[in-house]
Amino acid sequence: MTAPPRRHGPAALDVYYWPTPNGWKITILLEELGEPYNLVPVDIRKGAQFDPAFLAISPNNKIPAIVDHAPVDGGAPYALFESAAILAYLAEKHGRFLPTVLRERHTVHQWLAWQIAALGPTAGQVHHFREYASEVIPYAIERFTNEINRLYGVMNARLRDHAWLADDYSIADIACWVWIRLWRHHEQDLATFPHLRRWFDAIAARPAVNTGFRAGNALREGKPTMTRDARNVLLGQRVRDA
Ligand SMILES: N[C@@H](CCC(=O)N[C@@H](CS)C(=O)NCC(=O)O)C(=O)O
Repeated sequence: MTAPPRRHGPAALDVYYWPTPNGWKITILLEELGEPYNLVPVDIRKGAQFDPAFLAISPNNKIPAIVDHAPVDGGAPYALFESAAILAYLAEKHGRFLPTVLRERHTVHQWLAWQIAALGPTAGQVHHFREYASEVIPYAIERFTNEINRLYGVMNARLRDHAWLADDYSIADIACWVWIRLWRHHEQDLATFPHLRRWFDAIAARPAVNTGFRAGNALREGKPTMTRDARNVLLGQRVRDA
């Protein structure tokens, strides 16, 4: 049996973290919930995501991950990776930002799945081909910039007659907001998506969003995550231990 992960600070919740969109989702939600947490830095620029102790919690070698040392079921410390699973767990734990009414709850899950399956991965490809790729590949840039433009349009249409993606402000809004925040990197203009812009501004004005977004920014020491050294760690990964 492996030893349970040790607790990293005074709070009962450890958040394995680096200040990136997927990390911000969790600190924003925790600030909204008012749940104390210990930030455990995982410097993905330097390969800390391959530390065996971290891989035991997050076998996909990615942040975010959590260990809840005081889970509501009273059992052993509970570890989770994948941001959508973590958002749903924390929201359910507090009974906030994820409704209990069946249809409302699944509408949140629908938009959360859309973020995880479409918005996030497409934004990742846009960043990759526009900013990180070692060669300029116009086809890939055009393909993914078109696709993210389409996805912005899907959100804008939904928000035309809905204040939020689901019925109320929820974990689905938080999950999407961290990506739309990077709209300039997506070569999009929020002025052309007025409903998305209204939604974006409403979330940006929430104090907890501001605090959660800034939670670990000092870790980066003012540098972007994708430094020259980070490229070697983050790009071109292949199986390490099959
Ligand atoms: N689907 C995952 C994606 C997580 C993810 O891509 N994390 C990035 C930072 S935003 C990471 O840890 N990358 C490190 C690596 O790929 O080695 C989630 O939603 O949690």
